[in-house]
Amino acid sequence: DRAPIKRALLSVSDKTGLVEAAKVLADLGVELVSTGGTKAAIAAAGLPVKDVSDLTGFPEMMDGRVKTLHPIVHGGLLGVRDAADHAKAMTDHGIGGIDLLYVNLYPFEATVAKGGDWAECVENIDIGGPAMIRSAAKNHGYVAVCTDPADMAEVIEALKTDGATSLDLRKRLAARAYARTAAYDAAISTWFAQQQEQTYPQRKAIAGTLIQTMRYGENPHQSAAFYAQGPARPGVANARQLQGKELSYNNIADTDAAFELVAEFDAPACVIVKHANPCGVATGDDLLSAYKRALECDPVSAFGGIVAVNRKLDRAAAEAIVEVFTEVVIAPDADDDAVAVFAAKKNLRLLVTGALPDAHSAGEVFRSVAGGFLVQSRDTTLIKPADLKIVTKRQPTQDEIRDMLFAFTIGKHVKSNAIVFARAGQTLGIGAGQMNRKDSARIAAIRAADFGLDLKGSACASEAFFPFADGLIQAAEAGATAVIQPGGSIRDEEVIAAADERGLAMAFTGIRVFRH
Ligand code: 93A
Repeated sequence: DRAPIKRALLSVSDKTGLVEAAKVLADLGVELVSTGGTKAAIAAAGLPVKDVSDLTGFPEMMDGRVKTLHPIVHGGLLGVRDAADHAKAMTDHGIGGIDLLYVNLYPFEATVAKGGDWAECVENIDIGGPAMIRSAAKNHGYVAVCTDPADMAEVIEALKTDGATSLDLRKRLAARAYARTAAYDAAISTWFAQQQEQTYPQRKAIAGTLIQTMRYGENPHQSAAFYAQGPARPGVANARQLQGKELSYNNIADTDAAFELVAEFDAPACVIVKHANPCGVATGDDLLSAYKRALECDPVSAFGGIVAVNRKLDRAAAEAIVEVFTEVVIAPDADDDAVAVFAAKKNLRLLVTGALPDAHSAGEVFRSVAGGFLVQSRDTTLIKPADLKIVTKRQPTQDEIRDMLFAFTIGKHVKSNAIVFARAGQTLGIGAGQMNRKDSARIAAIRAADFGLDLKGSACASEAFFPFADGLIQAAEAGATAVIQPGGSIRDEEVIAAADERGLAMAFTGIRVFRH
């Protein structure tokens, strides 16, 4: 299982630490072979190093596009040393074994990140590097493959202590190497799709970047980790935590739900989330009034909740928020006074994102199922007054239209079946996650009553159509005078008739906004 290293091929774009590593290898009697720039760097340090061209008998050509793509290189990486026919092929064709490969790739990801143009990005797609990495990793029985300086440090350590690498180490290196080429190809395919403004969930290679491992998952007996995926977007995955304990799995999920919803509003707004559902949402003249109005909707559920706002946090809002036990506060920014107020609550986690996400820009969302996951495009629905089809005899007032749109926007972020009562930019009752719509309506009304909120003259949103008139009748009896829903049930006529009988104004959006 031990594999000594007689010859190493080094070909690296990022030359950090290269000379130091090459020197140790040379001192250990390893013969060094390199591509143009890498060779120049090693030779400049006065170390003996051969050019790959000397081995292959071919010069680097086509702007370096073809430099290591040659049987002398790949035979040296792939040849099974113990197989007689492989050994014979190596001798017959003058192929010398390569026992260590150190490659880091053309900086494709960095070129994209710095806004490189099409030609520059394409030229930074490394072909020969990944090919060598894959060859070496496949032949891990004999070859050690390194894709970053930490890998090299491990190999050097093994050489110093044992004069060889172990099979165990080579297998670990191979696993890392394939993870690297997979991530590299994923970055390339994502970029190509984005350039053409195409996203094909059906075709996409999905890879994430580890942000954080967590002490536990949804429950203490589950392990968990947090990954960033896709283009950076203001939100929980790219937020800066200014204070507080590490975010937990549930914190992250709930914070995301809160921030994505609050980003829907133009006016100063506040969302309080509990168990992935909003329990209070309001706009206001400023964040303080938005927070107070959101809290009014359900001060009981808000305990231990997540608070999201869509403006820079100020002292007044911060002082009101810290009066209620709150797990996480997320905002685009926070001024010094607000930060000072939160500092007194050590356990409260404060996150700033720098900006608000665009609630209506394309993207993808995932969810896991046993043995796989589902990918779909984000729900970017934006309903404007002109999109509403008024189906009742009575036309809604301007205020009712405003309230209907506010309630429906929130309905999009509430687990189905969702019923939201709202008036004047404030939720008054939210019914979430019930298996029938009537129960959601009933729960929303009960909540409003519990907290002394009058539903008279409110708007009621249903995120999917009312299949029967009963849910609508319930909403009307609770006090709603305007109802917004997608429409499209085979019993629409019945539902419209029930609305007309009660003098309601009802609008159809034509769009369903389920969230399961
Ligand atoms: O253009 S390539 O895809 N064609 C190749 O044959 C090839 N071989 C190595 N790029 C290739 N490489 C890459 O060159 C390596 O992955 C490494 O990133 C870089 C090192 O080039 P230099 O030694 O000239 O700086």
